Amino acid sequence: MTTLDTVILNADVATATERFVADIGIAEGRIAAIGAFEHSAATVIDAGGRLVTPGGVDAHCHLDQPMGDGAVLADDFASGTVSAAHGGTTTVIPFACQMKGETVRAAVDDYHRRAGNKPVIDYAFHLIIADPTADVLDNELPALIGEGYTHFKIYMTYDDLKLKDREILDLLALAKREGALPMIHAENDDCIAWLTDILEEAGKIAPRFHADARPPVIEREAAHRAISLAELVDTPVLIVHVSGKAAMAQIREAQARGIRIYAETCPQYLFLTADDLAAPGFEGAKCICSPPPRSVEDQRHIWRGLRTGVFQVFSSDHAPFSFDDPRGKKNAGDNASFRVVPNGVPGIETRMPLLMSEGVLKNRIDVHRFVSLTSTGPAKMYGLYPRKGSIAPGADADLVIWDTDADLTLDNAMLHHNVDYTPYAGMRLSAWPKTVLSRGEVVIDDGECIAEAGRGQFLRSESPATVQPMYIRYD
Ligand code: DUC
Ligand code: ZN
Ligand code: ZN
Repeated sequence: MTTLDTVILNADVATATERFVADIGIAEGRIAAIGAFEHSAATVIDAGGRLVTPGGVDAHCHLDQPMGDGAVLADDFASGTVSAAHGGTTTVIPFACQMKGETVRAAVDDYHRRAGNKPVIDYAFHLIIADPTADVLDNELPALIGEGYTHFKIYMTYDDLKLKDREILDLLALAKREGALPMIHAENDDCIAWLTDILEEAGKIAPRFHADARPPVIEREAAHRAISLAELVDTPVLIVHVSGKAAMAQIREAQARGIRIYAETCPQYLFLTADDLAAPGFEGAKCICSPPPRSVEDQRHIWRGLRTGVFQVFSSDHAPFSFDDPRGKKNAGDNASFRVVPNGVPGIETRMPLLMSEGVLKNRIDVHRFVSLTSTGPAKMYGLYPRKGSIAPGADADLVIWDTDADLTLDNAMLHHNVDYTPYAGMRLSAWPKTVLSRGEVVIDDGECIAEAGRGQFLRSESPATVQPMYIRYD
């Protein structure tokens, strides 16, 4: 039998499909044995019958990403990955963003420099393609996909990022040819601009009008268009940060027709509503994100989509702009129009505890769906499976030992991000990670991060199984 470095005893193991009590043996950072076996490992951790799940894969977060408007994200690869690890995430996938007029390679090189020796957990990169020139399409992107950057984001809105339908078609055709997965931010840019002008002319600039400038119909239209473009090219896409019933209905309808449309949603669409944007004064800016939080009814639909498989991925979309900060939410001034408030909410640390506590422990989803949404699904979607996202021999020993008898009230002071607020303050949770292992090393020990900066490794993504051609057609 292989010499084991670490053994976890008496673990209540839950994967995306199975649940059983077992010991887990770890050698050289990987899972080497599961079950009952003879052992004499240097490190023995008694899980005491606690729930053990695969480490989380947060497949949508923004860390140290340069912003076009001078705003600055509060978390870099140090604070962002420490905060992620505290919340049970052992892999993050942030974005290397091409600026218009710049090469994609320059963005990737810059982003590797920014990661440097900071990450405490493993990481891959999504690309953002903002300028699909002939050279990007013919040379750069195919080469980068071959080097392990097999997923990229396309924006349908934001002046400095948005692409025309024709450009999107070119990128989808390339993704199909090269085995990559496009992710689409689906909102209709012209509708947002038109509504924003009307609201501003009427003096309606407070944070709550952000939701009026981006109503569900404009997300629904863009989701429908994204699906249509994907259908035309006959290649899968994933629609990110789906906020409610209207866009979800488009996705479900396409999935029911057998089209490979994948979808992601985020905590802000389960736990915030448009009412949070109407908090007194400028406070509502804390919850400005795009698409905006919707209604209680939309929240119910998103829970249903999580349960029934419309969504494969549950990400934080951690976009950490501090509130009381002239480079954060107040980048354009203390009471600036919603139009110029940086978009995004923090949530890299709370993503998994919120879904465990409000989802699994309140019987809205089962634990297998939890694992699938927070770990196995994103690992498969972005070409990291089975190294990540599973508890099986040969997989990286990325594990979370949970305290599911916790009783805590969320407060920003208990979090480890570099942001001065959490939109979920005051929520009562009954689950929190107790011990977190990354490649067999304890990185979080009873609430304390003991990982060395720089131990996180860059992960090259394979061509995802989710985009491989299907030879059986049912239509
Ligand atoms: N889209 C994102 O993916 N994140 C933050 C803001 C946005 O519009
Ligand atoms: Zn987006
Ligand atoms: Zn995002």
